[in-house]
Amino acid sequence: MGEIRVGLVGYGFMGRAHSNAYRQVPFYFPELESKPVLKVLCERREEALKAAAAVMAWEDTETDFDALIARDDIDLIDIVTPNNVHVEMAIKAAQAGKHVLCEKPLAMNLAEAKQALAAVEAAGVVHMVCHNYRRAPAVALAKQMLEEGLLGTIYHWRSQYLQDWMIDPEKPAVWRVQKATAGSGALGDLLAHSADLALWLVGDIERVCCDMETFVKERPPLGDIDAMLGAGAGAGEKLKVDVDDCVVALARFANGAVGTLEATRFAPGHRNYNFFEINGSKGSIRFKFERMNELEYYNVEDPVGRQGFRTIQVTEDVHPFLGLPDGGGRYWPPGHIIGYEHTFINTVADLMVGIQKGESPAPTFADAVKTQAVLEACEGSAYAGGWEEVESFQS
Ligand code: SOE
Repeated sequence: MGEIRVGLVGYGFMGRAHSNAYRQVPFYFPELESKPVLKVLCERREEALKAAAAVMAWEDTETDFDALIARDDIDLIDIVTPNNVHVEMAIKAAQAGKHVLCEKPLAMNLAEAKQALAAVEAAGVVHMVCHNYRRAPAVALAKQMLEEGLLGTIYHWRSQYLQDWMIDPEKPAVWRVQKATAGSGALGDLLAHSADLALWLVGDIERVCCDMETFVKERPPLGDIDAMLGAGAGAGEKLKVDVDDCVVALARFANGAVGTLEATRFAPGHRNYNFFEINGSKGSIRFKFERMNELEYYNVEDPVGRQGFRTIQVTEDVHPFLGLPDGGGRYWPPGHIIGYEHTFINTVADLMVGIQKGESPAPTFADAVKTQAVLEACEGSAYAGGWEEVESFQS
């Protein structure tokens, strides 16, 4: 069994999700030719870093990113930092000959995303962006059903990504609400997921018409993190929120489909409601992450009087990511559901295969550039008003 030695940069929420995935992949994907090794955890704050590395069983730690990528015992750099350093780190890692996994969104803007793509292609390294929802088995099943033509001609894409964690105006100005560290708010954090799925499941988006709003215009600073990221305010002052709290967009797809995309952090009652529905000439499918082991399907050819959305329980060995090559359940027997963490395990497993073969698994940096182009067009439309063309790229 080969080894792919990982250097992970950042250790918060996504650091835990990625560390767990590297730990679990050999257990649930025994057929892999290469397994991940949790080699080095990298962060600037040494004390917290050591504690996190010990808990998550990383072999070593680094506080300096340049030292990390100079190491000859690292094959893959995984970036789970705030967005403002994604591209700088990805370029340096690629130039050091390391494969790169980067959390979404790839970049702060389209120009940066193009720079990251150019660097990984020039370096000839494997590259991937962690849009984990593609590898929820129910979403991957939706892709299979679309490829089988079960929905016929596609007429509509409809997505909502609703959260409510910023509804309290006294919640401090975390990095995700600062343009300097996040690039955008709900747009790059949540609509990026929906746009990636729309591009993958329906196809290229030609133009958008978008509106965005910031409901809470200023928030208390966050203290040490805030100071560290250089966005601090004076004692007692509030910090201006310079990113969107919500975004709503119309979209026109190159294949003629008409879409709507909505993302907000101000929808009380929705903690992580990642939803999409696709309507076609032969039927519809819809997915919502809160019931991630199910896919709803409507078939227009069902007999009149017996039609309705059926709920497919996506827990069978025949479903994507759930069956072992030689038969049997990859995770559990049918009917035993899986969770958010399994979407990262599935993502890392495909990355291990990609690195083994020297092929970048989707979504690659090239896919992420197309997503970034949609986000950029949304911002342009919201600023100028009216429809905005989405820059197109050869797939
Ligand atoms: C936002 O809070 C967030 O953590 C996103 O950044 C993740 O991509 C999403 O999976 C869960 O919510």
